[in-house]
Amino acid sequence: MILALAGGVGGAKLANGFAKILDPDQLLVVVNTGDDFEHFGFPISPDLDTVTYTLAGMNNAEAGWGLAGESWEFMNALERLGGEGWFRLGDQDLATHVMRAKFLNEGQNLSDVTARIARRFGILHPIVPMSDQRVRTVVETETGKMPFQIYFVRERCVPVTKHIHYEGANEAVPSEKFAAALDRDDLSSIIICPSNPLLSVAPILALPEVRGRLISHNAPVIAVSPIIGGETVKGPAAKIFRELDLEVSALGVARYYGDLLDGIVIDSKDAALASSISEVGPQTLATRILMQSSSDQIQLAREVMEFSKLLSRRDDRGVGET
Ligand code: FO1
Repeated sequence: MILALAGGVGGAKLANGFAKILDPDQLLVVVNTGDDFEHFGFPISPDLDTVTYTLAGMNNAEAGWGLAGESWEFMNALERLGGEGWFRLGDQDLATHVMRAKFLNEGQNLSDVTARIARRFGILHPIVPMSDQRVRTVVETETGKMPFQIYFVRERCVPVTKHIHYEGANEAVPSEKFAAALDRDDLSSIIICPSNPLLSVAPILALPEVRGRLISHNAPVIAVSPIIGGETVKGPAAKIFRELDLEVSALGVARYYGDLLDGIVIDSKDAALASSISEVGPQTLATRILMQSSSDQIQLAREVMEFSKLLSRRDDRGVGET
């Protein structure tokens, strides 16, 4: 069984690649909820929705969020009434937020709500939030502290980042399915998908004991770099790495994750970094990691699984001992 930790767009794509080649009982996708927020009274869970819509094959691939073929009558009517329009809620997407609000108000937890919605989208592979408790990514910038969506969408990631907080993480616990997966000794690998390390993966690692349990787990922990050739594929990871004095490269990603990783998958164009990366610790697989099609997603998922088997064999033989 594979445990995949995913955030936004890149995470959803690789999770989709795994979903295409694994049975539902061989995969668990754990999703970041640090981006969640309340908007017009609706509980918005962007990364859960991006993963759900992507596995349902209904995602808007151009935007990287929301549903394909959306209409915007609700937003037009909202703005006519003077409502804020910076966070776009499509007419079909709105139904997801309405039903999530309804289910949560009935007292269901976010894991159960997510499962109900995913099932309605015909998804058989389990998608779970990292936690059922509230964790909020807050970006501290030179112009003040702001909630994630204000920074990411309204301010378009322009403010200079000074520090990122994951409010509530210390008081939260991993969701039941996430915790159960960490207790399994038949995990073949734990994959950190190519999501923003600081915005999409860090909230998951900030949950108590998660980092320690990943490190001590017998399954290899492998990250796929979200940075290729010094730039992010999508989103502000490169800018934030620069602002936080982290090297903007796959080596910087390896250093950021540190002793958590047994392996890292980098793009072929970054292959020269492999020796420097091995000094940080992880083994390196250099291959094509840009996913521009469904077949790219499947190909990368397969290669990551092969890489994981190689690392497990090395561990068994003790060759990988440093
Ligand atoms: N991102 C934007 O850049 N602009 C938007 O108007 C926007 C609306 C939106 C609505 C629902 C949803 O689930 C996601 C939405 N996102 C939007 C993306 C969202 O901010 C990001 O997906 C994550 O928070 C980061 O991965």
